[in-house]
Order: sequence, then C-alpha cells, then structure tokens
Amino acid sequence: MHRAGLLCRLASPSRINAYRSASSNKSPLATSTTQTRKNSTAVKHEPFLNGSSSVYIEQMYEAWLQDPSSVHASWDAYFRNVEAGAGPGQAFHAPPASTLFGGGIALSGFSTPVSSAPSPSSAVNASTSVQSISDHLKIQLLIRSFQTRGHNIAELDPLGINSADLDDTVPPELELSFYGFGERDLDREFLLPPTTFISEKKSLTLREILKRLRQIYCTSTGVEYMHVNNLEQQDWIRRRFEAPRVTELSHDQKKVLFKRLIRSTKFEEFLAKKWPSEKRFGLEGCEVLIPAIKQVIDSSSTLGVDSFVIGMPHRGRLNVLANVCRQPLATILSQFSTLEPADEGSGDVKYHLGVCIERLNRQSQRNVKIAVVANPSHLEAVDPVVIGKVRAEAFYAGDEKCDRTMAILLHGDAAFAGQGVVNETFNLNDLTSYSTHGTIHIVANNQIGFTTDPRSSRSSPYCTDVGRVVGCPIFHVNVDDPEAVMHVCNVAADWRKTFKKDVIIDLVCYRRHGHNELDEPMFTQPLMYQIIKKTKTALEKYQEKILNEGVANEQYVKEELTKYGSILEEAYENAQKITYVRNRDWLDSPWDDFFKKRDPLKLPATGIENDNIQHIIQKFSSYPEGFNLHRGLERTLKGRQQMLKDNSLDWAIGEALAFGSLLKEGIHVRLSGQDVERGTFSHRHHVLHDQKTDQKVYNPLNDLAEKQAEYTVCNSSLSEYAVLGFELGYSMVDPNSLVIWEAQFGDFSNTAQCIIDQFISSGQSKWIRQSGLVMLLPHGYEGMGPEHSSARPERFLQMCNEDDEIDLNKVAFGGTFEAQQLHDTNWIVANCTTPANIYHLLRRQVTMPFRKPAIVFSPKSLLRHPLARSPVEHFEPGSSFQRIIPETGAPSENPQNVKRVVFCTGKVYYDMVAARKHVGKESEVALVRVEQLSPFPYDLVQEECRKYQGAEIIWAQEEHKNMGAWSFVQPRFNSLLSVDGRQTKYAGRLPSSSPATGNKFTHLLEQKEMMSKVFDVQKSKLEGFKA
Ligand SMILES: Cc1ncc(C[n+]2csc(CCOP(=O)(O)OP(=O)(O)O)c2C)c(N)n1
Ligand SMILES: [Mg+2]
Repeated sequence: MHRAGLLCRLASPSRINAYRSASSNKSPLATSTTQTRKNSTAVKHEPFLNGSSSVYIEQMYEAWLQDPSSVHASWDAYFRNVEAGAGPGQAFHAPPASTLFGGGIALSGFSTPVSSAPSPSSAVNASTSVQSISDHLKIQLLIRSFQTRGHNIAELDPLGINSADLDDTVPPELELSFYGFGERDLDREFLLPPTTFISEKKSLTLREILKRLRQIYCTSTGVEYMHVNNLEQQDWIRRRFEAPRVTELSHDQKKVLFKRLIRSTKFEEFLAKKWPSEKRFGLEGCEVLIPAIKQVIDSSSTLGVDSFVIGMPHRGRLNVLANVCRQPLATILSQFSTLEPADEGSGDVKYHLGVCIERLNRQSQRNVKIAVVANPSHLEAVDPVVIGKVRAEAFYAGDEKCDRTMAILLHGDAAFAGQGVVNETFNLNDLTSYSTHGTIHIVANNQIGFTTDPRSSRSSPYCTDVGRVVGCPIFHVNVDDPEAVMHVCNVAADWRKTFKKDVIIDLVCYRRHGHNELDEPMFTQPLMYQIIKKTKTALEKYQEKILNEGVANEQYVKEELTKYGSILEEAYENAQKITYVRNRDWLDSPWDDFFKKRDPLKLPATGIENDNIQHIIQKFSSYPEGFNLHRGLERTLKGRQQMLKDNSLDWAIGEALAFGSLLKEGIHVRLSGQDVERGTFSHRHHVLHDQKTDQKVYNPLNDLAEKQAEYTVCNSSLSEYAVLGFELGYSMVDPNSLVIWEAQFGDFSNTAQCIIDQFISSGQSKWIRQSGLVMLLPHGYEGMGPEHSSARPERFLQMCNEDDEIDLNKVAFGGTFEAQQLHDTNWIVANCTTPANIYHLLRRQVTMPFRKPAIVFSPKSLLRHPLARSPVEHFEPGSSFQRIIPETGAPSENPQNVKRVVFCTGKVYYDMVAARKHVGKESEVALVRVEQLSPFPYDLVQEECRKYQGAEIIWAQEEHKNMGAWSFVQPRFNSLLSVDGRQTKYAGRLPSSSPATGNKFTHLLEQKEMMSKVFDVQKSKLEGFKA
C-alpha cells in the first residue's frame, strides 16, 4: 500500500500543476508572452506528460527558447511543432507500438502525424526521436525514483539483518528492467535533468548515473525528503547529498571524530568495569550519538546558535552529560555512590537529571550554553517542555526567529513511533506563538524497544514517519559509517538555519546489551544478539579505517586512548573524595539571582492604586477609532465601563486587572490554551477582531503603556499534553513572568496527566526546579453532564505534599505561618469565588519570593453571576488574597444563634446562598468559603470554627462524596477540631463512578437533595428552588 501510494503521487499531474501555479511565478509556462502561454498549454496537455516528467520538459522548453541547439534534435523538432501550432498529442511523430514504462503504460495518441505543421526537422526519423524522448523520460524517472525510494534499499543496519523500513523487497522502480533498460544500455549517454546534481556535466552514461545514484541514495545514508512540498527545499537537499565529494571529511575532522568516538565508547566501558551491577542505560551500539550531537552543536554554533536545550531519554544520558555538556566527571561518577544529599529535594535517579553548563565551543570559538532538561521515565514527555523552554529563552533574548536558540530532541525508536505527544509536539512548530523555528531530532534507533521488535511496535515503515506529517526531511544513517553521520549532522544544522524547520536524523544502530545492563537480551532476541556478539564496535571499525587511510598511525591511536583513560581514572579518584551529592549541581534552569534578592518568608502586598485600576479598566473597555467592533462586543465593553461606575467588577475585569497591573510592572504574561483569546465561555475577549478587515485585531492589554511588558494570549492547538508541557517549559525560564495554561473544561486536563504528575506536582522535589505555572481548570456542576463538570479536584488534592494532621502544640499560627506553608508546599490548589480573589491569587504568583505552581478551579456560570462581583476597594492597597472568605452576613453578627456553620469551596457557595434564602435560614446558617484548599488554611478554619462555638460543622460540596475536596478536608478539619471535642459532617452527593449525571432532571434533583442535607430541611421545603 505504501509503495502504491508513492507511485500514484509520482503520476499525479494535478498536484504538481496546482503546486506550481500556487508557488512559482517564475515558470516561463506561466508568465511569458501570450504565444508562449498558448504553446506551453499545448506542451502541458501532451498525453505523455505526467507530474514527474513535466518539470523536466518545462525546463528543457525554457532552454530551447533561449537556444534551440541546447536540446536534443528530437526535442527541437517537437518544440518547433508546438510553436507551429500543433495541438495536444500532435506534436510528436511516433511509431504505433512504442511504450514508455518497460511495457507497462502504452503511449497512446502519439501516432497521428501532423502533416500541416511546417517542420524544418521533418528529416528526423520520427521513431528515433520518440525513442530518445521516451528513454530520457525514463532516465528522469529513474533518477527521481532513487531520490524518492532509494532510502528503502539503503544499507542502514549495522548488523546487516534488518531493513530499517521493515521491508526487504526492492521497489521495482529502482531496477533497470522496470524501464526496459538492460546491459546494452549501460554505456549510452543521457542528458541529465535539472532536478539532479549528481554531475557537473550535462550528461552521463547510464552506468555512471546508476553508480552515483546507488552510492548517494543506497549505501549508508537513506535520504528521505521527496515528501517535502517545496522544490527549493528539495533542490537544497539534493545539492547537499548528490554533489560529488560533498560528504568527504578532512584529516583533521576525521581525527576529531575519532577522539569523540573514543570518549563515547570508553566512558561506557569504564562505567561497566567499575560498576558492573548498576543500571546506566548505556549507549553501546550507538556510540556515534555523542559525536553526532557534538557535530550538530559545532555546526549550529558556527551558524550563530548560542543556546541549546536538549531533551533526551535514558539511553546514553550519562554519556551526554559527560561528553557533550562536560558536567564534571567526578560529579557524575559520584552519583554511583550511596551518598547523602546535601540540600533540599528528594532527588531522582542519575539517568533523569538535568544540567545547565556554559562553555567555549572549540570548533566555533563561541560561548555556548547547553541545558539538558531533567525528565521522568515517561518517554517523550519532555519534548514539549524543551520546546517551551526554547521559546521562552528566545522570547526574553529578543531572538524572534530562534537564530540563537534551539532545541535538540533525542528519541528512542520505539518511543518516537509510539508516543502521541511526539506528534502533538511536531504540530506546534509552525504555530506563531509556539514555534521554535525548527528542532533537530536525533533518533537512537537501536531497532528494539525494551524486548519488543519494531514489527510489533509500529505500523509505519520507519520509526520516524511521524516527521513526514510536517514535511521535515529525514536522514537515515548507518552508525557504522560515522563520517556519513557527521555529514547528515552538518546538513541538519544548515537546514535548520536556512529553512527554520524540523529535521530528523535517524541513527540506525543496535543495542549491545539488554534494555539495561542487567537484562538478558538472548531470552527474546537470540539471533540478533548472536550477531551483536560478533560485531566490532564502531570505534574499532573506525580506528581500522583511519589507520588504513593513513589519517593516523598506531602511536596516535594509542596516545589518544591512554589520554582519555587517565582522565577517567583521575575523575574516579576524585569522585571517591566526594562525601555528599548536591541536587543543585543538576539544575537545568538555575535562577540564582532571583533567590538572592528575596526574603523567603515575606509575602509582599498585591493591591494596586485606584488610578491604576481606573486606567486598566478604561483601556480594557475601549478600542481604537476606526476599528469595526462587533455590536455585541461594543455592549460588552460598555458594560465594563458601567461596572466600574457601579463599583461592581466582574470576573473578566478581575483577570484583566491582574494581567494589566503585572504587565505595567514589567512582568511578561502569557495565557495559552484552547480558545483562550475569547475565553471558552466568551467572557474574556482579549483579542478584538475587526469585523471588516481580515486578521486585523486589537489587544487592549498590550496597549496599556509604552514601557509595559508583552502580553501573549494565544489560542493553542487542540492538545493538552504538549501545550501544558510547553507552558511548563516556558515558565521555567524567567521567574518574573506569569505563565498560565487554561483547559477548555477542567476535565480535559487529564490527557496531560503525565505533565501534571511527573513534572508539575513533583518537579521541585525531584529536580529542585521551581515553576509558577498556573493551570486554570473550569469546574462546577451546572448540569452539563459527566464530562464538563469536574476538573477532578480530588486528584490534585491527593498529590499535595502537606500533612493531613496538624499538631497544634508544635505549630504557631500568625507570623510567617502562611508564608511557610506556601514555601513548603509542592503546589497551590485554589477555587476562588470572587473576581478580586482570583486577581490577588494571580498577582501573588509573581510577588511571592519563590515560585509554586497553582492549580485553580475556575468558574463557568460565575463569570456572569450577579453576586460574583467585587468592589474596587477589594483590589486596592490593603486588600489581599483571602484564603478563606468568612460569613459576613447576619450569622456573623450573632454567632451564638448559628446552628450550623457550613464550609464549602467554589461556585456551590452561591447556590447555597440562594437555597439558604429559600429555606429561610439566613440567620442560623453561616457559610464560609475555603478559597485556598492547599496549603490548608488551618489557622483561619480554626478561627471560623471557634467563632461559632455551638454550631454543627458541615462540609458541603456538589461533587460526589468520593470526589471533590471532602477526603482532603475531612482529616484536616478533624485534627483541628478534636482538641475542641468537635468534628465535621459531610453534606453532598453520594459516591459515584461518574463525575456527574447527564440528565438535567436528575441534576436538579441531586442539587435539592444536597441542599436539604446542608440546611437540614425536608426536600419539600426546596420546592421551586433552582440553582
Ligand atoms: C511512556 C512510557 N511507557 C513505557 C515506558 C517503559 N519503557 C522504558 S524504556 C522502554 C523501551 C524504549 O524503547 P526505545 O524508545 O526504542 O528506546 P531504547 O531503550 O531502545 O533506547 C519502555 C517501554 C516508559 N519509560 N515510558
Ligand atoms: Mg530502541
């Protein structure tokens, strides 16, 4: 099926013509005089012209126009006939039985002679000329077939047993017989089409053409690029692989390569010798990975890149840290000892750790920064994080096109083909607010995934096929030809620099040992491992090669081997002297300056001055003159002005005041997610669209002040995993920023669960890396069914690191209690009910002296709820984030009359306010909102409980009992209350497997049942109640 697809594409003129008319004005057939246009149409309509031959003939036609003698006599005759007005199919004089494709497709319509056309070349034997044209077309097709399919038969497997594309057959179009050619034709000379660069000469014998094509496309490099839909880019690649001698290295380059192979190979050997029973996920079988990464860095650095962010899995990671980043060897080796950690954090296994190192690149003589981003076991999860980090680095450096900043992503073959996040990440590359202008991907394709054969782990021919979706070239290369590897690395770096697009280097290799060094591979891959046992290392092979070529002598080889051996031994000795491990040595995104300036237990104020509030709202509710705003939005903006007059600000204004004030303070704000520009629930409208001019937009929050920071608000692709990962990576670069990811509905965040579990909740603990990322997760039971009600607060709460018991004898409330809690938490979980509180919470993210992720359950109906409003004073100096919003009505004035104090969180509060009124219990039930669930506001909860001494204490929630905050708050309440001999009771829905009913009637019924429990009234009392 795969092959048939390719053939169809080769033979599709409509695609080629459509492409050409859309992309090229230069074609003489499209732009010359009327006469030429007419003739070109005739040429185009010739029945023998298919998509692949038309380019060739068009170029010949162009040459003929300049100089008729520049083409073969038969073409001269043909073009003259066309010029003389011969119609489609009539310009050729052909024998009736001629065939084009080796007996496959018959040339029809060629047999009618054009008697009326004056032809000075009528003497030319018609049969000979058609045969010649036909043969040239075959040659052109042959060349194109090698360009398209040559990689399928390239010798890519260093073991010589597998085919990297999982197919051992030879595509027929790569065989001479397919074209009807045989031995007799080998020494015939053919003109070369302009779509090849295999020779500087205009023609070659078939023998030479074939030899060169096989050498270029079918030996140790398989170049897969004909899916790139751009002729300029195709030609660019052709030149870099087809031109004679392009892949040759100088003696010096060969020596550098040899030394790098020594380091890579001997590093693994050394670890294996010293720690034979330790897992290290060694690189044996793909040692060339180290020289490959270094070559990419050398070339890219020479081309102007000075910051590299690397994402990679376990395989060869220690080697990369040692030999690419040059993390001190002793520091790496000390990870093999059982040493006590000297600083904070729970740490991680050695093959997951990150680093960030600045050093001089010897080849380019430029300073480079290389960061390897810490990652979990979860393969490929780090990809979007790396891309986000690159994007942020480039943003802060003003490097708009990522000329100086780039990502290198390393992959295993099985993971690259199997993990969906790879595709999600690829899909970010051309999106304006997410692009990093090209990533270089390197696959350590050892043709196995743990114990699984590629035939069981992918349905596509190559493990790299995902890259075809975005049209990136793919260079497959046999690792036993390290010089070919160096060449593709250079081309990849140059490609990225020139076209700012992704490129994949597929290092086809093997895995010398089991999945890790303790695994027995013969259990599952006996034949493969019998061959591996007999296979020499790439270093041994390359050593032989350079000795044979006279590039180096035995003494040089020995000296180099000894030199690196001593370096390793010395490092080993030094490692023995190290008595502790420092997690800080493994930080991928250090913020030293940020922490130096701050008191870790001081929480600065978050209120802003009234005139600032007025200014931001005024901007947020207006638009430039001449801008054609939608009528409905005009009303919305007017409504915002009215709210200011009424001193009753809504959610959208709360958000805008947080963002706007930070922007004016020079803090970059980025809000990303699906449809965030407008807001899923149409409350935000941060990007206004002119109703008459396409693409004309106005973003008021980017028009606040001349010196403000940039506000990026961007609708994302329909991805959670990659986009959340991206924003996390973005947030890691500069602590003085507010980075927010918003889910369309909170429940969709679980498709990004790995980023949440492995990075956001545990990142600081594992890698001492902080992030102030905010996740906005719309949440609330509004009868929208099981999938749009719950953002699953229970899951986030369950992952909080806080103790669910408090020892009141040991803890003192007041003072720095609140700051200390925030300092110690792994993340903040909040559910705000007022615009002012979300505003303070967002501002606090940036004013805090440290960074913590914030999980915020955000509202849907509250965005427009008349009670969910805040007065201006609640944003002004003196106001601050309220961890708890106490009861302020009648019950708080007469607490002794209160029979029940009901704690809750989120939007259900407003439902309860309505129900309380409905059942007439406004003075005897106090309603308290817990706005910050974690860290749990023990101090304030205690205060509220003690205020209502005689009251029953209730936790009310709209989520089912096995969901929501109940299981989180219950032990906390009880550990507080036990000293006073009290405890809390649950009021809400019963346990359930589904988060919410899909039936509106049942929903309303459940709401009433809940209220009857909360207020301790008969259900009948709630007749007519609707929340
Ligand atoms: C998402 C995920 N699923 C499963 C695993 C378990 N696992 C660890 S390594 C591995 C095989 C990886 O194969 P490949 O990507 O080819 O890399 P290699 O180990 O061959 O270098 C698997 C399945 C994992 N780490 N991550
Ligand atoms: Mg593998």
